Amino acid sequence: MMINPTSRAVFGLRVNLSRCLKSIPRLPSRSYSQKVVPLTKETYPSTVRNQAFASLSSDDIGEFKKILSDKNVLTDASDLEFFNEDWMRKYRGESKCVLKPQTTEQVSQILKYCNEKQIAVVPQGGNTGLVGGSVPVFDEVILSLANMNKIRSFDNVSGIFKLDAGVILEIADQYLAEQGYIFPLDLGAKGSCHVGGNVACNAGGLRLLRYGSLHGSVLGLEVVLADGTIVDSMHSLRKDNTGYDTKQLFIGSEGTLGVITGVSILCPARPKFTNIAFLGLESYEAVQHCFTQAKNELGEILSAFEFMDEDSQDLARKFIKQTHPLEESYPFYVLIETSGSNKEHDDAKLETFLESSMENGIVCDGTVAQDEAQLKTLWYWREGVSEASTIGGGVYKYDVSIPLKDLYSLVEAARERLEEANLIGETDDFPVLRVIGYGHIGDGNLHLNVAVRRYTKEVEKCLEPFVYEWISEHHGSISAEHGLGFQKKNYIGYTKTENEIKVIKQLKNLYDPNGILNPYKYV
Ligand code: FAD
Ligand code: 2HG
Ligand code: ZN
Repeated sequence: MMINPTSRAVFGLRVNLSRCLKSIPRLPSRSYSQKVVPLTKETYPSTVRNQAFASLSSDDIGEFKKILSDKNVLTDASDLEFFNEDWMRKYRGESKCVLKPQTTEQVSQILKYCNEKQIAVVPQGGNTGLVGGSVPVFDEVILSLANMNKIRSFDNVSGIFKLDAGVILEIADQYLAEQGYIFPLDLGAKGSCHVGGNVACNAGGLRLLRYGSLHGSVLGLEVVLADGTIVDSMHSLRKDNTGYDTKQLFIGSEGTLGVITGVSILCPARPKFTNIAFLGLESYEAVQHCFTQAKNELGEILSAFEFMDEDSQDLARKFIKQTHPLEESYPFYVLIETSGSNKEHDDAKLETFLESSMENGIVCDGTVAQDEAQLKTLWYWREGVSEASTIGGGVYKYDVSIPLKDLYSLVEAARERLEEANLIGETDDFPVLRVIGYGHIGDGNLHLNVAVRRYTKEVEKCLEPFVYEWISEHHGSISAEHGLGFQKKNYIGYTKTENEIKVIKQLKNLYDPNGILNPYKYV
């Protein structure tokens, strides 16, 4: 089938993209008008406060005010609400104090003091983490990096970018866009999350397929250890083989080994032309074939390959409240992004790919964005799923890696199990609203989301450890990109061996012997 350039948006012959054109915001939001989130210590009573940690006194607050200005020491209950509660409204701590340093030296003084006094500390970025890692479990002090938000330098020959950890990802990327560069990470929470938070979680995001993991692109870090020592490795070097590459330990350490205050990262040139195709497919098999074909035929211009099931799009329809890009529904959808430097070449490649994938029956229908607004809109039908999953009031999220052939079977297995337990249904009598699957096929990363009307122990017990056991049996990882946080602390053994866990614990004891950094989490 020939696709003529004027009808590129309608290659399934039925769809008109103007149906989904209205501009849609990209920032995840939270509503505080909803019911109160129960305290984590009440929901998970088996986690007990470590009495070795001091309770905060007015003297401590006074000391913090000597290090920071008064306005950067928050103690009013209403100011603390946002910082105590996680994005999913699943976990809530009862910290009495948020500290907002502006310099690395201030972070160092705070940690030195807390370490001496045995005051537990939770480092916090944009608080968009999805495993309960960014909020306190009990009364830990919250160390927010929000005021450390300066761009330090950018070299527009090498693409090496140095910035404070508290710079918001979207702001970092906007700065780079003006220089013709791109941040090598993009994700739905970009309007709120911090680059330091991204590094602390080793976030993967939507273009890992193209730009690789932060373990490859981060060149150096500035980190403050638990005792206040500042470790500066903010290199401008792509190659440095002197000694152990210690910065790697902090990438993905989720605030348990040190506080990241600065990031040096290698940024690629910003692609000049981007295309998005949003496709409907009949089966998960077809999704896999489509991926193979996209790699073969789009090659170096393929920059994202994302998938979504119909139930995820159904929740997105209810949440976005606009017309779906495709007129008919399909069991699966794929979003393909290409990015390159030669429009004609990229367009031609994409068209050839779309023609052949429709001719050989892999793709049933689809639409291609015609301008920037349409690009954003199509992306939102994928990025918005995370937020759409909270539509019922809560969501159990499982972010997992599984070999591709088995990846979607987990969604089916979880759905079946909840059905058998009679926990899923259309009315309020059932806690579970929908079981959805979507994610980064290009990275073998599934997001299994169980959207619920309320958080209940019955649902949680039905899913855990079932999901983790299933993943372990299928040789996957219980955390692909969101980390372990509080949610998965007790389940790390489903992916890591005993000896690996032992080494992790040894490193934790070495870097943070008093255990003050982000306790009750990770391992
Ligand atoms: P926070 O949530 O504040 O913290 C996360 C963890 O890092 C906590 O353990 C915290 O203690 C620690 N931490 C934060 N800052 C520092 C620091 N400076 N030093 C030391 N430790 C620190 N993740 C993905 O991988 N891919 C995605 O595509 C993706 N999409 C998302 C979409 C939405 C809508 C949402 C809400 C979340 C998404 N996430 C995704 C999850 C999350 O990992 C990212 O949003 C982000 O990386 C977290 O950054 P943050 O600044 O909000 O960190
Ligand atoms: C995404 O890929 C994020 O959209 C969030 O990693 C996934 O909310 C989720 O489960
Ligand atoms: Zn993801």
